[in-house]
Amino acid sequence: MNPFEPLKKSFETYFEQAFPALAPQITGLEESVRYSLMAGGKRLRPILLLAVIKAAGKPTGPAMPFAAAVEFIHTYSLIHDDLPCMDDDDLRRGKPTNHKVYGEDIALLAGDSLLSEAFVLLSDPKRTEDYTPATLLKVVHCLSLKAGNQGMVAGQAADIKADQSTGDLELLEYIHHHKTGQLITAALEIGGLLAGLPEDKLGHLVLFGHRLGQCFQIQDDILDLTGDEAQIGKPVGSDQRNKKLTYPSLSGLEASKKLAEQAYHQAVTHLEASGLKTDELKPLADFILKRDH
Ligand code: GRG
Repeated sequence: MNPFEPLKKSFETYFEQAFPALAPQITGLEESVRYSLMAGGKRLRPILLLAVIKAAGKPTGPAMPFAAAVEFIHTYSLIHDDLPCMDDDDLRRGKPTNHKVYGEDIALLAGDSLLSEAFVLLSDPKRTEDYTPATLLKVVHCLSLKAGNQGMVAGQAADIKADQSTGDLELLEYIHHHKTGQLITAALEIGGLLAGLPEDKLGHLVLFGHRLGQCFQIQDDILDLTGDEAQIGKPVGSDQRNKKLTYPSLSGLEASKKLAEQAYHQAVTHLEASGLKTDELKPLADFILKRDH
């Protein structure tokens, strides 16, 4: 069993009740949101957040709403990414994508609903009473920047306009640092803020996040070429078909594997420099490098 499995289990228990019951007029929206929330994600970002808290010797219970908020934002991004106006995918995690089941209109709103609800969780006085207003403000600032125009939204916008024939490594790194790396980094940084870590440790955590995000994304590109469809839950080769700018399309498969390992080693160096306990965080980095889904 992975050392981080107990954290995942306790998160799942909290997460089942994190999204509120909606008004009877919009039960269709609630069903659509719950469909994607419970579709079998790996929960990497919430586990990373909770693992930082644990590594700092703090209780993980009060941090659950924050871990859930990050997973809400991740889930919204996947629902929107699958829409016909973006990647136009029919399958996600081995199941029909949200818009295939509930229609494009409701899928769009399910994403919007999750983005808003994430900030409801972060600002709910009943769920956040263990933390000071100053800490909560830093957390909200971090998540809104890294989910938005200095993070995921920026990366997605650059990705949509990127062209395999003219794109270069600099553009690819911009896309992935923003689209994938920033939400992973936000999860770690929020964990650090809630645990009250000093600036120098937070700095190393952020750099750990950047490298981990890079490793995660290179591995994602590799899996799209060499993965097993049943494991990854969607057809392989879609990046190639859509002429996406990826690490293998720019550097080849073998060089991409080396780059993933390099990013992993840099990540671990920053983790060790942070001085945090590595019992769960190091196996999480190992999992990201070696994952098959
Ligand atoms: C729509 C603003 C907006 C952004 C979308 C996340 C994203 C940005 C696009 C998804 C496309 C993609 C496959 C990106 C690669 C990295 C990534 C986020 C993979 C999925 O994350 P996992 O593997 O997913 O953690 P699970 O299913 O385990 O939750």
